[in-house]
Amino acid sequence: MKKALLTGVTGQDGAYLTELLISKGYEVHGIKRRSSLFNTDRIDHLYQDPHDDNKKLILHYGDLSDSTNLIRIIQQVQPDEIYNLGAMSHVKVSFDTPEYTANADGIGTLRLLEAIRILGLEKKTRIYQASTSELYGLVQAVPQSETTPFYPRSPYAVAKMYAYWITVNYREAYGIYACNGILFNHESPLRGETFVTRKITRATAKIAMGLQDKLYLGNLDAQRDWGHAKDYVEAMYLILQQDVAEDYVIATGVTTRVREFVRLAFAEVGIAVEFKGEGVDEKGYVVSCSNPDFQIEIGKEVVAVDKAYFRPTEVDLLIGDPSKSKKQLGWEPKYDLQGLVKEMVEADVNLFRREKLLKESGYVIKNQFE
Ligand code: NDP
Ligand code: GDR
Repeated sequence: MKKALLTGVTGQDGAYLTELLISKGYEVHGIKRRSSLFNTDRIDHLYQDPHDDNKKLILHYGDLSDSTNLIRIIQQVQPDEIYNLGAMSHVKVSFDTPEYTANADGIGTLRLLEAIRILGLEKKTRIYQASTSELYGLVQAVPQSETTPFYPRSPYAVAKMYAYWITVNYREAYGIYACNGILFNHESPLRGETFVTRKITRATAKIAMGLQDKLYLGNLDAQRDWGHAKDYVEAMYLILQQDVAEDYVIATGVTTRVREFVRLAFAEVGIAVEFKGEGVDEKGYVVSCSNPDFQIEIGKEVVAVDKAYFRPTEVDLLIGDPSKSKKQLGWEPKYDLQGLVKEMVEADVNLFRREKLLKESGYVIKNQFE
C-alpha cells in the first residue's frame, strides 16, 4: 500500500486530495497544526478512530516552521509521496504577516526537501510543491505557461517563488523527484470564507434569505482563471505519477472578472444584479428576481466597494495555458465556471437554510456563556 504525507491536510485542497488518495488505496498521513479548536471540519467524514486497524487517514501534529517535527514525521511515515499543500495562503493577509509567510511558505518547503535528504529518501520519496499563478504577478505575457517569466506582487508570491526554485534546485542537485504544480485559482464549497468566490457565494445566499444586507468587495476588475478544486487535486496526483519529474501549469484557460462572478452567483438564485458607477463608487443593484422563495426589493443596493479590501500591489490578470498538462498528463477539467458557481451557491444556500432553521427553532446559542 502506498503512503502519502500531506501538509495542509485541513485545508480545501488537503480535504479533496485526501479523499482522492484514499479512493486510490493509499494510506494518507496528514500534518495538522495544533489549534484551540478541532479545525478538522473538512476531513471529519474521512477520519476514523485511531484504534481502528484499517484506518486510512492518520493525523500528526506538526508545523512547517518546525523542522524537527517534519524530520521525525517523515522518518516515522517513510512516505512514497509528499504533497506540500500547507501555507499561509491568503495574498492580502501576507502583507500583514510577511515574515511568517516567508517562513511557512518559503522556508517550510526547504525544510521538507532537506528532511528527505537528511533521511536518505531521495530515491524513495516524491514531492509535490503547491506553486501558484500568483508567481506571474505583474502581467508579462498571456496566457501564462510554464515558460512565462515570474514577477511576484505580494509577500505570499515572493515566498512561493523561493519555494518554486528550491524545489527545482533540489531536483537538479540531488535527483529528488520534486515537482511544481503551478495551479491557477481553484474554488469549491470547501473554499475558505475570506477568498473572493466563497465570500460572494456566502453573501449571495445570505442576502437572498434576508440574513445579510450588503456585500463589500475590493477590486471588481481583477480577472482570474477559476477552476474547481476537485479537478485540480487530480492533476496534483498525476504530476507525481510520471516517469520524469517536471513542472506543470494547471488552469482552465478561461478568465473572468470578479464583477462577473458576482453576477453569475446572484443569477443562480434567480436574482439579476447590474453594476453602476465607477471605481470606489461602483455599486451593484437588484434589477429583477424570478425566484418566489426570495423576497428581495428591486433596486436594492447589494454590492459596494470598500477600499479596505484593495491590496498594496494587485495581480490584475491571470489566464493559464494548460496545454502541457493536457498533453503530458492527460488532465482535463470536468467543471466549467457555471458548474462551479452553481455548486458553490447551492452549498451555501443549504448551509444558511439550515442555520436559519436552527436559529428560528432556538437551537443557535449566540454566546456559550449566556
Ligand atoms: P487553505 O488555506 O485552504 O489551506 C492551507 C492549509 O495549510 C491549512 O491546512 C492550514 O492549516 C495549513 N497551514 C497553514 N500554515 C501552516 C503551517 N505553518 N504549518 C503547517 N500547515 C499550515 O489553502 P488551499 O487548500 O486553497 O491551498 C493549498 C495550497 O495550494 C496552499 O499552499 C496554497 O498556497 C496553494 N495554492 C492554492 C490555490 C487555490 O486557488 N486554492 C492556487 C495555487 C496554489 P489550518 O487549517 O490550521 O489553518
Ligand atoms: P487570490 O484569491 O488573491 O487570487 O489568491 P482571492 O480570492 O483572495 O482574490 C482574487 C481576486 O479578487 C479580488 N477581490 C477580493 N479578494 C478577496 N479575498 N476579498 C474581497 O473582498 C475582494 N474583492 C476583490 C482580489 O483583489 C483578487 O484580485 C488565491 C489564493 O488561494 C492563493 O493561495 C493562490 O495561490 C491563488 O489564489 C492562485
